[in-house]
Order: sequence, then structure tokens, then C-alpha cells
Amino acid sequence: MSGFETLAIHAGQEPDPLTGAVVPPIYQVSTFKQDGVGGLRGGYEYARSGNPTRTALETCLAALEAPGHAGAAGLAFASGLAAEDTVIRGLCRPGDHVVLPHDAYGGTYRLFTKVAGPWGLHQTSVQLSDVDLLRKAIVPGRTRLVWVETPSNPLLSVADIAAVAEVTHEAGALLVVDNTFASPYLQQPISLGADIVVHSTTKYIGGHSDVVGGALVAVDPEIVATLAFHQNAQGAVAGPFDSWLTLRGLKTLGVRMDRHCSNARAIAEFLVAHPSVSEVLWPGLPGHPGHEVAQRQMRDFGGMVSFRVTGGEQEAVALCGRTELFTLGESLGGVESLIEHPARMTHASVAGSPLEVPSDLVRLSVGIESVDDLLADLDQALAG
Ligand code: P1T
Repeated sequence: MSGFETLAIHAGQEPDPLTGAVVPPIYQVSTFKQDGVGGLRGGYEYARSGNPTRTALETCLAALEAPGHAGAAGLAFASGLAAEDTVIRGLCRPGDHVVLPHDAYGGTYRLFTKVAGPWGLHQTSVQLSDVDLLRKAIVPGRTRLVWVETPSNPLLSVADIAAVAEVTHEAGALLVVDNTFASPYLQQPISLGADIVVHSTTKYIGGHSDVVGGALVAVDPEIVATLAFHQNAQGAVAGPFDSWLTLRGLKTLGVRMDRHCSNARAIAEFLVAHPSVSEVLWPGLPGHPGHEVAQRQMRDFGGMVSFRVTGGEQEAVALCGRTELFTLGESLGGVESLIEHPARMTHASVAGSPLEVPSDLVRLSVGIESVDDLLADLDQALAG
């Protein structure tokens, strides 16, 4: 068993030995009977430390992100930010330094600057598509993590994971890749040298806009042990029903991503030719600065498309209110298409910081509806 879709449907999800149920049951339980003190029947004692439904999800995530790595481990959390916080507290100490991307989810930057900053973590933001800038940003002996989002949110910039991994490891630091936009179907950062993969499973992995969750995957036994310890000690775990919903979404990740990608291609090409659009950001376009790297390290270019409008901020905001099929809302990666204005919505928390995004930018999470309907909706919305 090694094909992506086979693993997505079967890894960690053998039929229930007791009943034969072909889908892992929702173990909606907080504690497990012990046969004498310490006599655990299935290895479970208390559901913060472990729950069989969560284990099924964690096993599947590890198999998809790091196929063939015997020591790979997945850890599921209550949200993407909870997973990120566990990396920070688990692997960094006050006084350490981290390198962040110049473009990332606003909440990630907020976590590093407003929560980890006062705790004692120092950070520098650089454009990680340029490894020379990364080299300069590293503080020898103090940089503990390099954090990459590729493709990034919301500017869809692309970092060369293998090149960044080399520079990061030369400096004795660890590379964390947020793989939320690509998902393991399109990109597997661990095979390119990343030490830890982070996900907001709320997005493509869950895929149906009905659950908030996060995940970490790592392969090094020491890193795995530290993160697993902190998952339990900090306690922001995924609950059984959320784990079950996420696992249910994960089974169809491959087929959904194929459609997200092909719909995104049609939309990006439509926008490039539109007179009211000044720039289209999608790594599948040959003129995108990260196109060649993306082609090398990704299976396809993803379902997120951002673009700038000629009419400035006012027009960008108005446009977000004119679509009918694209729903105005935060988040991404679900089967339904979403539109949003990053500067006032998902990235409002980075206003005035090095991560501030252009005010004429509109972000689309291209869903898997019929592409002609999506194109018609954008056409009427852009016509004003
Ligand atoms: O929302 P949460 O599950 O906590 O995940 C945070 C997160 C982490 N990484 C990336 C790349 C993300 O996009 C997100 C969440 N992003 C949105 C809610 C958004 O609309 O961009």
C-alpha cells in the first residue's frame, strides 16, 4: 500500500476489530477502564493523551506527509494555531530567534509577535524565495527555527524548500513548513528536507468547511517525542468528532485537489485576460516568479488564486460584495468557492507590519463547483 489515495483511504483505518465497521468509530469518550493500575487494554488511558479516533487521523496524516518513513508521526490539534504554538513552546526557548516569511497567514505572524514575542522569542521576517536573504537573517547560534509557508497566504509566493532546508541545516536550525495551501497531495516537504510539517487541517485536509483543526508531522524521533510531550502537556488536542470529520475529508483529498487545481487554472487564465485586473498571483502561471520551483516541488499548483484590481481598495472591497457563487468569507480549502479581502479580513492583524498586504488584493479559494458557473460569477462581479 503506497499510492496516495490508497493511503488516504486506508492508512490507520483498518476495519474495527470488534464490529467490522469499515470506518473508524467516533470514540466519544474521555477515559478508559484500566485492568488493574496501569493495565491498559488498547494503550489508551485518558483522551487528552490519546483517543483511537484521533490516532486514526494521526496515523493517516503521517503516512501521507512522510510515506515510507517508519518513524513518521502525526499529531492532531484543535486548530492550526494550536499546532503552531506547540512547535514554538516545544522547540524554542526564551532568547531564541526564528526566521519568518515576509508573507504568511496573519494569525501566524500575530502568534509569533504578540504571544511568543513577549514570552522572549525574537523574530526576523524575510522573503524566503531568496535564500541569500535567509542566510543574512540567520543569527548564528541563536536561530532555532526557519518557518516557511509555500505557497504563501495570501500572495502565493513560492520558496524552494530543498534550498531553504540546506541553509537552515547548515546553521543548525530546524525547518518548519506550513503545507496548508498545497496539502500533502501536491507537496511533501519532509521529502525535500523539512523537519516538521504544519497544517491548518481546517482547510484542504478537512475540505468541507465544517471543522477547525491543526496537525504536525515529523520523522526525527527526538523531535517527535518533544512535540508529542507538548501536545499532551499543553493539551490543545483535536477532539474525537473533529478528528473523525477531518479523517472523512482526508479520504477524498486527492480527487478534490485535482479539481481545485484545474478550476484554479481556468480562473487564473480568465483573470489574466481581464482589463480590470492588474496582476494575477498563481504559481501555475509561467510568468509567476516561483513557477519553476513550484513545478519542481509540487504535483500541481493549487486552488488558491489572488489578484489585484485596477480600481484600488474601494473596487477590491466592492467586488467581494458582488459575487454570488463565491461566498464572502475567511478560510479556504473547502469544496465551495470563497472570496475575501485580505487587508481587511484574514490579514488585518498584520497592518503596519512587514507582512502588510496590498489593499487592492482579492483572494479566491477556488472550490470544486462547475467551472463555467465560477467563471460566469467572476465575469458579472468584475463587470460591476
Ligand atoms: O485557523 P487555524 O486552523 O488555526 O489555522 C491557522 C492557519 C495556519 N496556516 C495557514 C497557512 C492558514 O491559512 C491558517 C488559517 N488561515 C485562514 C483562516 C485564512 O482564511 O487564511
